[in-house]
Amino acid sequence: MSAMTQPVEDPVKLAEFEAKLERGETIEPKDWMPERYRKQLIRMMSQHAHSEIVGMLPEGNWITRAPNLRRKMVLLAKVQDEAGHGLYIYCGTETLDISREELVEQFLTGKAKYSSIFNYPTLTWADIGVIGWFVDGAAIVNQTMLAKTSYGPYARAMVRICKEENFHKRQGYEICTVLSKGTPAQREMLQDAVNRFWWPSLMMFGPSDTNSPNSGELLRWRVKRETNDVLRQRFVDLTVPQAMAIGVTLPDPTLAYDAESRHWNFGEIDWAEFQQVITGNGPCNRERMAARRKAHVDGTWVREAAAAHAEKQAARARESAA
Ligand code: BYC
Repeated sequence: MSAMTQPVEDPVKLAEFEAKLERGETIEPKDWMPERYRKQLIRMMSQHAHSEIVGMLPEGNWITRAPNLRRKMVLLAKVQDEAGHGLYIYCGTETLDISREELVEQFLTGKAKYSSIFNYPTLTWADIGVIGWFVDGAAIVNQTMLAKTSYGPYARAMVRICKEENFHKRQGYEICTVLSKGTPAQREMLQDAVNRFWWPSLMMFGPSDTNSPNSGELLRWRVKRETNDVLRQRFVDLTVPQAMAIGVTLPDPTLAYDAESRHWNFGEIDWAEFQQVITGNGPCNRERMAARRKAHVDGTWVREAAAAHAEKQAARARESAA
């Protein structure tokens, strides 16, 4: 993105746009906006929507193997919520003058990214608890910030989505709490899931601030209200006491409370692993993309039927208006 040439914008319109942001007003679909603002929002919102859709795969894997009916119902509801979030954000992205077909095409051809976290496998039932606790917990931190983003449709989507994410996090933490009080084998399974998901969860917040090419522009235009590192630190500070409360160990020997800054210091993230995952070489990237491509092909008849129905409705409306 950063390598793209900057389009020349009308300086008067740009100044008005920036003054509006300065006053804390939101930008709405019909308002004038710089081309780069529109492009950045499409990139970020579509990545977010694709992530919600791909995010159904690792958890969906456990619906048939949930340990009891209650757990199955809760997990089904959660996975359905993620589908709803994806569709909701796709609708928001379409207000930026891009069609759903183009968005899906960018995703299926690998042009648009999705969150790195969903390229890790879910090996045990404890993974489902830890995903709810860590991944939805991280999503809440990130999306609470995005609920104050400058683009109105995205901000409103985030308000609604955050409410559901809170339920998702609680169900995950509850699973972990139960396992933490269980048999030695259950406690071991929980600790193993925590060990595998901790560092990838910290990677969700993106590269460190010194290596984040998009942050400067996004912060200036109030798309993002906080930096990647600030949010990552907030997540660590919230999560460490929760881990202590259920007696699990976070896999970072350097984790230490700094009484002066009132933050938990943590170790270095493996950025080489992050790069591998976001460039398509994580443990499950190929499997995830293959599943989405198959779903797209299998869904052809649904899209065709919906289009035929819409066309029929439109023809009826034209007839009755004539
Ligand atoms: N996975 O300049 P940067 C959730 C890419 S999960 C894959 O810092 P930006 C949650 C980035 O796209 C559901 N790719 O980017 C999210 C860029 O590549 P391109 C998904 C990643 O946009 C976060 C390049 O690395 N949620 O809700 O300023 C935390 C340089 O990065 C990742 C959303 O998508 C990644 N993890 O900041 C907790 C939320 N990180 O596009 C929970 C909406 C970075 O230039 N998105 N990249 O080729 C965002 O908040 C921001 O886009 C990000 C990245 C914080 C994810």
